[in-house]
Amino acid sequence: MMKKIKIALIPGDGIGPEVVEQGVKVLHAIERMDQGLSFTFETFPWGCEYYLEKGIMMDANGIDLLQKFDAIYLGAVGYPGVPDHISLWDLLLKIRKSFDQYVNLRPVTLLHPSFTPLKKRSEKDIDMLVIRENSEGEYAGAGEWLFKGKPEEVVLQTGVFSRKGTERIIRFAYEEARKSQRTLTSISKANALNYSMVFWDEVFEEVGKEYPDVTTFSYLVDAASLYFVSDPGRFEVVVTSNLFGDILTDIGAAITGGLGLATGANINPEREFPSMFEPVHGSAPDIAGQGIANPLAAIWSVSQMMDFFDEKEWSEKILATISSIILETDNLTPDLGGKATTNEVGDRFIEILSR
Ligand code: GGG
Repeated sequence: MMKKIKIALIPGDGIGPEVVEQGVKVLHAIERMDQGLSFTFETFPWGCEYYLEKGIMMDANGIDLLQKFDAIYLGAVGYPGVPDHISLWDLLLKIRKSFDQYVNLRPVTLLHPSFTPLKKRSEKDIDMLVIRENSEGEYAGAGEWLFKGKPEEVVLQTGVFSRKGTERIIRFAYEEARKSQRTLTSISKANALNYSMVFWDEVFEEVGKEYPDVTTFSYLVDAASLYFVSDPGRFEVVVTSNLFGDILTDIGAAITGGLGLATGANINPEREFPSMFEPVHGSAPDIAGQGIANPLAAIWSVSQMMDFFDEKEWSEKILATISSIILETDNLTPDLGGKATTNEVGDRFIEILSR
């Protein structure tokens, strides 16, 4: 039977449309090669340009429109001229929250030893899955701005850690560690954040009682940041809060080839709502429009999408093709030391995938 997957495309800002175009090319190629899979696409022009024209990042009924899709494929958001907190909150975070995409899966995987600035690292040394809490925590949007502009001005930004939200992400991480037979590391900061992170650590321990087969470690986020750089091999599955996950996975990108190779999936595991797939990188206004953005992170997001829809073979094939492209070295964009254009990488990718 034909599996039909309806995909909403939000190319967004800057290099977003350039890299999403390559990801869509890959999806079309898969459709041509697989008689059992079909994709339909609808593009939404939302983002900063839309905001500058209409005063909104997405249509008022945008969430209702997206609800009808199986998946959302997003490029990048943010552009000079629109405050970052507006572009992020009114589009990307709005979608994550509205669709309860509470799991952010960010693999930190070294595909080729030459891509790490760390000394003496092989691919096996850096291969972890960071599971970032994606719906609350420091990104709950709770706070207050008091006495604005006055000498007594005070600004509060409250981290929100509900039992439900904390338990479910930690449970998801334990399940992932059990399934993949890997260790699980929780990263928090209980010595300084004496409410939220003490709670986080307690929940990690409590839920862990149901998983005696999973070997666990706990780190403070400052120590973990150091070990991400000095000894990343000690991490396998990692679970952490929204803000820490955001920051740690940028370190993860730095040790594995940069943001051009960093992908993220925003998952609603219960599948009540669409999940969203996106490269981790932003809109990169400095190179937008030059046709030199690295599309491999966006293509890796397609691999995550295939994995989510239980198309493991395609998911693995896409990853293997990314590795092949990297090994060839003559089809890489400038961020990886090459001279190829975004389009050339996409075309070469499809040639290899189709072999
Ligand atoms: N590719 C998505 C994008 O543009 N992300 C920019 C960003 O600032 N993301 C923050 C986050 O993932 O929480």
